[in-house]
Amino acid sequence: MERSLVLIKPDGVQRGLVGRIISRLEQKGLKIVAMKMLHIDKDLAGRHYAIHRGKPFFDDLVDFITSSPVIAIVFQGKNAVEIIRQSMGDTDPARARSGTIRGDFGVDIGHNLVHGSDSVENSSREIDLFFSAQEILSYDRDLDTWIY
Ligand code: DAT
Ligand code: MG
Repeated sequence: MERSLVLIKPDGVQRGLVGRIISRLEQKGLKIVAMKMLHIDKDLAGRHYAIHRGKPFFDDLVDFITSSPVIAIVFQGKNAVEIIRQSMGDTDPARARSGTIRGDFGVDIGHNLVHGSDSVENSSREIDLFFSAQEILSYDRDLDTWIY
C-alpha cells in the first residue's frame, strides 16, 4: 500500500479546519498510520522544501510553514499519493476546483492549507523527515474489507 505525507499547514490549524481536512481524507477511505503536532523549525522546513530552494517564493514559504504549529499525518492506501493530490486540488486555491480542500477552504497560493507528497519517491523521503519507523503503526481495520 502506498503512503503519503500530509501536513495541515499553519493556516489550517489556526482556522480550526484540522478536523474537517482529516475527515475528508478519512471518508475517502485512507487510513491514518502516524500523526503528530509539531512546530516546524527552519532546518526541517529547508529540508522538506529543498526542491524549491532558490525559487522566488522560497523564503516566504519557509516563513509561513514555520510561523505556527502544523499537523503531520501519514496516510496509507491504494494510490494514496494521487488520491490525496486530487483531494487537495490545484496548488493555487483560486484555481482549485470546488470539492477539493484548497478549492473549498482557500483563496491564496501562500495560504493553501495542506501539503501532500507529489510522488511515491518523495513521500518516503518526506515521511522519513517527520517520523521515525517506530512512529508508523501497523494495524488492521475491519472496514477495509468494505473499501477494497
Ligand atoms: P504543492 O504544495 O501543490 O505540491 P509546490 O510543491 O509546487 O505545490 O509548492 C510548494 C508550496 O510553495 C505551495 O504549496 C505553495 C508555495 N508556492 C508554490 N508556487 C508558488 C508561487 N508561484 N507563489 C507563491 N507560493 C508558491
Ligand atoms: Mg509539492
